[in-house]
Amino acid sequence: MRFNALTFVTAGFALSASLVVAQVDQTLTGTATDAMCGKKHMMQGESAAPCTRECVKSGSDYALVVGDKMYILKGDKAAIDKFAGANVVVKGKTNGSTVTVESIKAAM
Ligand SMILES: [Cu+2]
Repeated sequence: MRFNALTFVTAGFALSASLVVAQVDQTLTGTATDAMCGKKHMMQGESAAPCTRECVKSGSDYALVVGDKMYILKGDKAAIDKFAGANVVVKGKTNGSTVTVESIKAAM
């Protein structure tokens, strides 16, 4: 049992270390959308911007689509909202597929 406990503690340390390392500063360019729709907006007759806002209002998160990848955007929702449906450059801390937004601006 002593061996098992040690293995568990070691695994725990390795896990927390990798979580710290996974938190990286990144600049991402993509399309601001919501987690529910992703690339394709589902609401009939709605363009990307109002659809994103409606989805977020009904409980979805803001998201950023970069190629085939989708990141969940956390942070200042009011700032992200200004760019709903638009191409943006997001600076923030990435942890897996979640980005804590530090700044967001229109992509050139
Ligand atoms: Cu939507």
